[in-house]
Amino acid sequence: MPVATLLPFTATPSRKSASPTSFRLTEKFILLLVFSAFITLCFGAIFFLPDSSKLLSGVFFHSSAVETNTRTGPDSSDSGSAGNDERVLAKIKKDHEKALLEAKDTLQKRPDEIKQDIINEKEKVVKESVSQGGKDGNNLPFVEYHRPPGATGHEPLDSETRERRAVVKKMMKHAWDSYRRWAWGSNELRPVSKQGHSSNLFGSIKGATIVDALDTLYIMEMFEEFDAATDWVEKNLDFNVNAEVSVFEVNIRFVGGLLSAYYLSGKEVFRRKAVELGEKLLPAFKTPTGIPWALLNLKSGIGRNWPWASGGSSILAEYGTLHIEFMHLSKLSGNPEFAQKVMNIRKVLNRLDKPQGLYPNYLNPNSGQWGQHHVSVGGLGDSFYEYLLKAWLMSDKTDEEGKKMYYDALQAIETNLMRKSSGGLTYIAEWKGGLLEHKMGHLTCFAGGMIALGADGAPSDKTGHQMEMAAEIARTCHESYARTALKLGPEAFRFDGGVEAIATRQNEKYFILRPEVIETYMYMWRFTHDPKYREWGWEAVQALEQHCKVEAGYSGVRDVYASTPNHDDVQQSFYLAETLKYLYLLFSDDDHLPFDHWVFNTEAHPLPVIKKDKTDRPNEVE
Ligand code: DMJ
Repeated sequence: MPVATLLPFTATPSRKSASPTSFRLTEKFILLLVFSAFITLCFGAIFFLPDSSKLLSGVFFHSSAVETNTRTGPDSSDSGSAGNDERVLAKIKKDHEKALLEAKDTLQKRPDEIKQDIINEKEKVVKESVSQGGKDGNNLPFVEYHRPPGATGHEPLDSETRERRAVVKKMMKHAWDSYRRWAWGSNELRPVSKQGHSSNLFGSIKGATIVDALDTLYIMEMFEEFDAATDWVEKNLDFNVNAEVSVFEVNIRFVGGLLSAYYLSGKEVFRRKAVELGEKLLPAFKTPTGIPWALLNLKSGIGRNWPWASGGSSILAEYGTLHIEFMHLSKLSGNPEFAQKVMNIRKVLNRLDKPQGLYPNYLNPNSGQWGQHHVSVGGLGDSFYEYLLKAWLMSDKTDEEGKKMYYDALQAIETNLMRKSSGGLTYIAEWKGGLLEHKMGHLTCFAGGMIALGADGAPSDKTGHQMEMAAEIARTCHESYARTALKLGPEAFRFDGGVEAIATRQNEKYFILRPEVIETYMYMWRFTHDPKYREWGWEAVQALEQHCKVEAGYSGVRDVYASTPNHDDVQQSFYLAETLKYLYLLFSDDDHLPFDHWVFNTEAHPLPVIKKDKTDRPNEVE
């Protein structure tokens, strides 16, 4: 601003009307001199008077020194700055001494006392958060995360097992890298034509392989890959689709995969996504009985059943394979609705008469009556039985209803469906209106592992017997592999027309990288440590490497009896979720995902046991 514009205020009244330019030059000079002397005086006063720096900071800056002074008490203003300084120093000294005393006190404590203090402190924080209505950005309640033991393992001691385990990890790397290169974001990979593949089971939800593989990547300690998958989930996994999905498939692969990734890694994004998807599945239960529809449009919430399923029925293995994921959804979301929905399924089933104690595969969700009386421990029935047992185990053996339903059902299966061939192979047949079809599916082979897992909880006189049954089924399923040209198992094999454990129909000869036989080897190994199970698993590894591995991943084959493989060009997401995970665990020590802390969902996604005494908080201090 030019000095001239300031001068009129110093002019005399008689000069009121005169313009500033009417000052003479000497007047201007004198005025300027006086003005600059005044300014110099003011600055001098500010900088040279005692304690002027405090005055400055008090005026221009909101300094901490000022704050400290104003907090020293009501009389601080009239006691002078020297007094304030003394008080501040005294306070600092006092705080310091207090901290020293506390540290000394802590050092004298035993480790368990320190641990308890930390737990108390954490609980206080949790309580405060809850009492403040602690919600995160997505309206989820605050949940304290505790990683259950055995999320990752360690190298097996014996060198052969170590090498075999390393081979399985390499297989996972090849499957994953190929998917990442050729089909990133698609549901599955076509490893021969090197492109993405999508089945309509997931509607237009994308990334099935990514979500299905997350936990396998984690347990194999492939963390760079796990992080890339997590990043994709964060940025791209979207359930806001106007498309019809299979409630069962989406639950076991996506909800199960997300839950498992959450429990292994503690990353909130997985909890958030799992609950979001769970909520989208809830409209499927809007039927007169509460038995959910098989198919659901995620946008409109309109459900229906497969058109081929007996008179509009829902399917046992589908509505019966939601329980363990939904119990965890309630736990993680604080919303009891998930648990209520699946407990209601139990209620409906318990009201119904069961032919010979068996559960037919079809149930009408409108009438609450059975459809056709077909019973199977393979496709359409399988994982219903698995989830009865696992619901009990996952509840830390408190779910007595699940337990009873499982052991009663197993008894009915043994009596009505289990048979021994003339060649001495035990198999589980299918039941159609009272008549047996002597066929066993690859899917049914999971039952060896299930029966072994449940044997311990059976009445004591039955434990040994059930372990024998499990071992027999494992042997039969191994035979179904051993009797083929490629040493891989067919989709279904028969015990009639003079054959045993062999597929006789062309449309039953394919192998689509399914896990069930290897799953059973893994359980049998854990419970018996009989080396033959690891050997059988290794045979499968070699066959997979020889016949299913292609340049860009792994492919199923169309005929396991043909001397050379004819690839079907699909790398199923369950190959990464289940087949490779079970193989890896088969060659790992038992403390990697130990059974007393983890239960595998039907897609091999490990979910923690909900401990009744809250000892599912083992890593508080670590
Ligand atoms: C998987 O998606 C699950 O194991 C399911 O329970 C049945 N089959 C496939 C793999 O074969």
